[in-house]
Amino acid sequence: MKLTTAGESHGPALVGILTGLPAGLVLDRDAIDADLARRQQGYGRSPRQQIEQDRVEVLAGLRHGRTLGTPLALVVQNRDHKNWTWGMDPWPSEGEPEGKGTKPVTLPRPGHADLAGTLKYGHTDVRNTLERASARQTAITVAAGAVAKALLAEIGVGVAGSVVEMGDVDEARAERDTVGGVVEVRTRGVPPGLGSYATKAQRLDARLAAALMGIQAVKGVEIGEGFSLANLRGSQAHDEILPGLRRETNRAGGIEGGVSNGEEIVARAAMKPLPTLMRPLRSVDIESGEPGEALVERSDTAAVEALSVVAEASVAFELARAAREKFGGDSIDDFVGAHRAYLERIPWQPR
Ligand code: EPS
Repeated sequence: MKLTTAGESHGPALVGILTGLPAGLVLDRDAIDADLARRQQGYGRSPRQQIEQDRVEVLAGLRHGRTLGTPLALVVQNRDHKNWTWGMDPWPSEGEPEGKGTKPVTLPRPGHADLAGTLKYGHTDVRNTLERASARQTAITVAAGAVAKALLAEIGVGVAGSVVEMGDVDEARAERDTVGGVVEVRTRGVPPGLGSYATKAQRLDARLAAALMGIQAVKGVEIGEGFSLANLRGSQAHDEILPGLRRETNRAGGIEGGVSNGEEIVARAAMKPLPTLMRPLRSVDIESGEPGEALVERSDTAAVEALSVVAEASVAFELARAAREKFGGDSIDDFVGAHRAYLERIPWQPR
């Protein structure tokens, strides 16, 4: 399973092409849209979310609500694009009108991809970097994650994200500042044997870490007890194996040696405070070299609740990918059948 995405924050739309799904999987548009709506909610979101009403469109790979086993093409329109028609037009007509995106951005925001991205690609307008680097992109991650969750549900696997820590949004908003936080994703029903210890790239914990670290603003990831395990003795740190292959503890967070072990998978991601600040930090104009203040347009005070939805989608996608590797199948029946046969072979019961 693979997801390829494209789309700018204020361009016409966000696009995702998802390959490797089995045929015959039922996709419920309302379930995908419900996740898109969850991503837009939460304390501290910017006025952008009042403009957007994210809805999924499917352009290919689905017929009468069931996947065809061919590439699934997903689209989420950017309603805000209508306010940026010239500024983000792939082929603008003659004559630059006044409007959003027409004046080059030259003051990069500290903490955003603005400076490094603009240097890397040789842009003279920071907008050419920030449009793609924006967390707006996470809408398509969530749409694809909802598809992954539908696939996982067929083998009794559930994935849920939640916020475990968050700064004081009201206070930060009053001070025109931003806050970060920590989110957690937990699973149920993941069988032992997803991922592999064979190579680094196959390790499920490495894959989940990459999936989470790949989300905008994430600066830290831990699986299970993560960093705090470093301060424990081995005798305290591991989860003893008891009759029935049960564990009384889950410090490993459901993954040992890069392979799911049948316990609940627990992954956490730490989000930095968003770098678009209404009281901007110092920056330097990339055109003139003069000191100045970073770009201000509008900002979310916090997007931690949104991150919990995006993290859930990202973990779901990676687990679905690992499940496809393990159980294969061209049709959903092949996939579910292989999972059933595997559970008959191993002494493990879903819980
Ligand atoms: C986002 C849309 C963006 C930001 C946010 C995420 O809207 P705009 O760029 O029009 O303000 O609100 O992106 C960031 C926080 C960021 O730093 O890029 C969304 O739909 O989630």
